[in-house]
Order: sequence, then C-alpha cells, then structure tokens
Amino acid sequence: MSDKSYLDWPFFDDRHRQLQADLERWASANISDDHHGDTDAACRDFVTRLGAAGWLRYAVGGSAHGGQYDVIDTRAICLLRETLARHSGLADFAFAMQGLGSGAITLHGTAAQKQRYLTRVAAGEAIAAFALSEPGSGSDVAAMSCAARAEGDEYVLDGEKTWISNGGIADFYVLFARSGEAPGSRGLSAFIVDAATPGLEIAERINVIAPHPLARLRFTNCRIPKSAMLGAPGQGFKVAMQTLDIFRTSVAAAALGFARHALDEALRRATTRPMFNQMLADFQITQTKLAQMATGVDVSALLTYRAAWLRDQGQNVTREAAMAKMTATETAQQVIDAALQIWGGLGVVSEHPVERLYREIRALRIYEGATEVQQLIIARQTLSAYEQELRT
Ligand code: COS
Repeated sequence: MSDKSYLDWPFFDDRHRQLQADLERWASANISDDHHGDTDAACRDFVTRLGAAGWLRYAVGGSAHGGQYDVIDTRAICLLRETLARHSGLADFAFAMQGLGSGAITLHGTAAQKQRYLTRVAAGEAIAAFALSEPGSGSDVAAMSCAARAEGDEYVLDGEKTWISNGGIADFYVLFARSGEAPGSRGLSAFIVDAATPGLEIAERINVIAPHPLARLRFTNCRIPKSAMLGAPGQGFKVAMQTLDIFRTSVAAAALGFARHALDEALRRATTRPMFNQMLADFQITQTKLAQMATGVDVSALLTYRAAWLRDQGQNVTREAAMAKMTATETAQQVIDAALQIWGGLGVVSEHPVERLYREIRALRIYEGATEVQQLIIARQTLSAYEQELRT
C-alpha cells in the first residue's frame, strides 16, 4: 500500500524500479515479522534465504566474486533496505550486516580475500560482521585501543570490541585495531578475523530492545596471518570511514522503510476508527499529524536517494550521507511515535506492528554514527566549504 511515486524521481533508472517491484513481490510472499524466540536462528535463516534468492549479491561489489555489479550500487542497496525494513526489521538487519561486514573487503580486499569471503557472503553461506566500536571508543574511533602487534609473519590481537552486530553468529569479523604506525587515526589497520581463530571469544551476548544478534568480543593473544590485513598498514581509519560512507546512507533507507510502514499503519487506523460520530481521519488534528508524517517521509526519501545517487556518480558523499542518516532516523522516530499515538492503547501492546517499529527505530539513531556525530560531520564540512570559498 505504501506510496511508490518516489520511484519516478530522476534518481532512479528502470533497473531500480524493476528491482524494487521484484523484491516487493518476493518479500510479500516470503517475509514475516513474526519470529519469536530464537533470534540467532531467525537471522541465520534470513541470510540463507536472502542469499538463495539472489538479493545478497547486491550487498557486495565485484561480479567475479558473487556481486551483482562491479561496484556496489548504492541506490539498489537503499531500495533493498527500505523495502526489507518495511516488511521486517530483522530481514533488513540480516541484509545490511552482510554488506557492512564485508564492505571493507569489497573496497580494499585482495583478489584472494574477495574470492574467499565475498562469494560466500553473496551466496548467504557466510555471515559477516564489522568490529569497530570498543567499550572506551564508540563515536571517537581514533581513540580505539584494541592492539595488533606484528610478530614474524603474524599479527597478535589483544583487546575488546563491543556492540558488534552478528557477534556470536558471524563466520568472520572485519576488525579495526591499533597497529601503531602513528598516533590517533593514522595508526589503525583493518583485518579479517575468522570466528574460529583461537584467542577470539564471545565475552558477552547483549540483549537490546529490538532483538538482534549482538555481542562483546575479546581477543587474547589471538594470532592471524599478515595476509589477513585489509588495505595498507595505518589506513584502517580511512577504510572504516569509506565503508561507513556507503552504509550510512543505507541506514537512512532502512529508517525510511520503517517510517513508510508506520505511515501506512496510521492511515489504516485513522480511516477505520470511528470516534465522536466520524472517523479519526476526519479530525483536523489527525490530518495535521498525517501531513507532517507524509512530508517527513518525503524529506527523508529525497535526502537518502540524493546521497545514494551522488555516490553512484562517483562523488564524495560524506556530508550528504550524514544529512540523510541524521534526518531519516530522527524523522522516522517522530513518524512512528505519531503512528503509535493514532493507534492509542493498541499501539503499546507487545508485538503490535507499531510497537515493534517503536522499538526497532531507536538504535538507528545511535549506530553507524549517532545523530550527534552526523551533526559534527555536517558542521565540519559546511565550515570547511565556507573557509575554502573565502580563500578563493
Ligand atoms: N573517507 C575517507 N577519509 C576520511 C573520511 C572519509 N569519510 N573521514 C575522515 N577521513 C580522514 C580524514 O581526511 C583524516 O585524514 P588525514 O589523517 O590524512 O588528515 C583522517 O581520516 C581523520 O579524520 P578526522 O580528523 O575527521 O577524524 P576524527 O577523529 O575527528 O573523527 C568522526 C571523525 C567523528 C567523524 C569519526 O570518528 C566517526 O565517524 N565516528 C563515528 C563512528 C561510528 O560510526 N561508530 C559506529 C560504529 S559502526 S555500528
């Protein structure tokens, strides 16, 4: 039922419209948001089914290694996340983590690394994870302390990572650690660590308001071959940021999917709920809410697909991705809250669709760069553009 008119915007090609229509059909037939109990099993099952149906091919780049295209098509992954999120938060999560967890391999992997990991990620045969945050370093990535010490032809890892999505079920982790070439952001490197590597343990499984696999990892004298490094030594910070530049835009798309679902639910309720001898939708006070929700959805879609389109044109989108992520996640929270208000008491009943959305959206305002980090990025970019203009 969701509004599809945005697909006619000039950001999209026919192949995007076709992709969205095919996925919509598949998702309607194959995805349900009713998966009680074993979240790990449900997540594994989504990865397997998304892989078998070919959707995970879009999450990786390189047609020789299972990718749909040679470079990740940002508009395609945004349409995938938006559509999956509208059907199920966990299905969207399963898709997104395959992309985020392998994104650094797509961008910087050697042919051997791509062959070994990307083909299995694209087929849904290996589960990927992105291990960046630490107990003492979340927003401030350059402050990380997990150490990677060179010893002979190995790196020895010691330290912790936390808030790691797919932690506990992943087959491998793309890990960022301090290799010490320089202080701060210039002394980090990226590595691929297989989950079964001795010295890597799941220190804690973390339960959150919208359940998905999440863990704290501990590395103790964990030895990996030097060939497990991703990109050049000391380039880990940039590798992480480039990966986030792609996937932050897709977080905006997921938030947009949640917001569209909430607007649909609000419309369904407002047009069928009799109150004071008319329908809820007949009250101007309800119409004000619906107008704000619909406008918020379009604003989010415009910013999301602008960032996606620009990246697909080969442009730097650090600023645009930050604007999209900040606006779409914050707006979705407001749209969902308004939908819940329209549903009244029913909206807070456990497992009601809007109650689920209310829990599902919250983490998106935090992960992959909290709203405040996006504000920092946008402000820095705006100031630097202004200063550059003054100099010319
Ligand atoms: N692409 C490529 N390079 C980038 C980049 C990007 N998007 N962003 C920054 N860099 C480069 C900078 O150009 C700079 O390079 P030089 O050392 O050559 O000058 C270097 O990286 C350091 O950049 P900066 O000074 O901006 O780093 P800060 O330590 O100030 O941190 C923020 C910047 C806050 C933006 C970064 O730490 C961040 O994104 N934090 C949030 C992390 C996050 O999303 N966590 C969630 C984990 S995933 S759930």
